[in-house]
Amino acid sequence: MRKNKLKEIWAGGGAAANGWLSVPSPYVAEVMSHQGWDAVTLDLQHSPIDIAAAVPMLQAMSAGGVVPIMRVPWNEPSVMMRALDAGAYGIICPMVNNRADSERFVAACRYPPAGIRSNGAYRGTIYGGADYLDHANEEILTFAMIETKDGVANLKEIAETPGLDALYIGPTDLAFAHGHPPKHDNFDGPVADLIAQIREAAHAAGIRAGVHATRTDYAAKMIADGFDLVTPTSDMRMMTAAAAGILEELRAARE
Ligand code: 3PY
Ligand code: MG
Repeated sequence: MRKNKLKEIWAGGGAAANGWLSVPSPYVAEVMSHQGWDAVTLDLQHSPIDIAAAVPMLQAMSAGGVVPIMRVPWNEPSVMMRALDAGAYGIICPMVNNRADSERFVAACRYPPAGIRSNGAYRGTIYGGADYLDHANEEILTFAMIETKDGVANLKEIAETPGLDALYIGPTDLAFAHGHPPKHDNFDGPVADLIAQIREAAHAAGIRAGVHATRTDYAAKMIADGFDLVTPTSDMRMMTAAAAGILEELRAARE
């Protein structure tokens, strides 16, 4: 089975850069996945990408070397199994609140006897290789999102879930849930403290920690602080930020 490069990066002591896609376009996925990211995530929670749109995006991405990850809309086994069958090498599951949630999530991503994943990885086998079934449980990564009050309260139990590979932080929901404005890139303050606490809980349990960001300087700081994976931007954010910047320059040049 094709190796999961994120596991290799982590085994070598490195941190991974993850790209993020919201535009349901194979062309955008192809372009993005040729830019040198270690992984690229398709967001099926907060974007118009559905499973039918995701498959041609995964096909476009497989020409490059990135690890294909999918954030699923919810902790729903049937959705996660379809994402894996389509060839995702990692699943990010939103709003994991307690040990039961994380066990349900991990079980959906693992073949028996470790879990309850159903057999039928048609594209997964094309992408991963003929021996996919023998190695999928080791190669496929599970990221539980910590972004609620309950998730923080149950951090240790979640992080210690057998078969869970990483915690992934959704900073805006995390802030929201704790009574703060839903903001990314929390350099300091109470949300920054929660983010550090989540990273430490992941590492104490022997698993990895990832965080969502929108600024390169913040993402770099998160790597320096010990995060194993950062998402520094997304297709939408690059497009909106670049367009706004160019229009501002144009306006300024015309004055
Ligand atoms: C959050 O900030 O809550 C996220 O889920 C990031 O996409
Ligand atoms: Mg979120």
